[in-house]
Amino acid sequence: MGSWSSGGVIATNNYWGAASGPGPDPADNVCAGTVAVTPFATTPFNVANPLQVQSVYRIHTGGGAYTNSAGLLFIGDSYFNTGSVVTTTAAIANTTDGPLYQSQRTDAAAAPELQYSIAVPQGTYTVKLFFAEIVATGAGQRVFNVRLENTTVLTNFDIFTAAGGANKAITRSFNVTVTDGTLNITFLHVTGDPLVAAIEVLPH
Ligand SMILES: [Ca+2]
Ligand SMILES: [Ca+2]
Repeated sequence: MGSWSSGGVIATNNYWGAASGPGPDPADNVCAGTVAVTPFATTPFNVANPLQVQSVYRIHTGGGAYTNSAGLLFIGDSYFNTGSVVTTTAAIANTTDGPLYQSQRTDAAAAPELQYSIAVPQGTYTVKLFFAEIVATGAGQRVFNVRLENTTVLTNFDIFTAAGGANKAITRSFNVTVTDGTLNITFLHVTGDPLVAAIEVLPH
């Protein structure tokens, strides 16, 4: 094994390494001796608490895993602190991904406010929020604010008004810089309870 000097190898030891090439040189005293070379272990090593940090997230808030019409997987609802699920069987206009909007996360007025805390590397991200009003029947019944990190990006947001009625999909996208390793998306009550259908996080 050409890369090892004979003086650095002990005959009674097992050595771990990747063997490649045409094989031992018959003239090499090391490989001609009794040194045993064993391959790398084939079982992946385990880390007790692996960091689940990534820079792309798609989350079906208030629902289960869903693959959208573009073939992109939205994982089932994760990373939230509170709230409950609200659903509808009504068709959702202005989207080819109705199921994404037919099951959503809402949050009652009692503390705490609904917040998603998503581990990301430091950087700037585009956060896309998906909305459709599936409960309220008129403007002004559900009004809320949304904050990304320490910046309010939606003030007095009324899904019904923004989408032009109930059961109509609408999205809003914002850029945000994360410096503390956690993207925080907070939904704050104004009138009624906040409601969100899905969240997408992409590097900006
Ligand atoms: Ca709450
Ligand atoms: Ca943060």
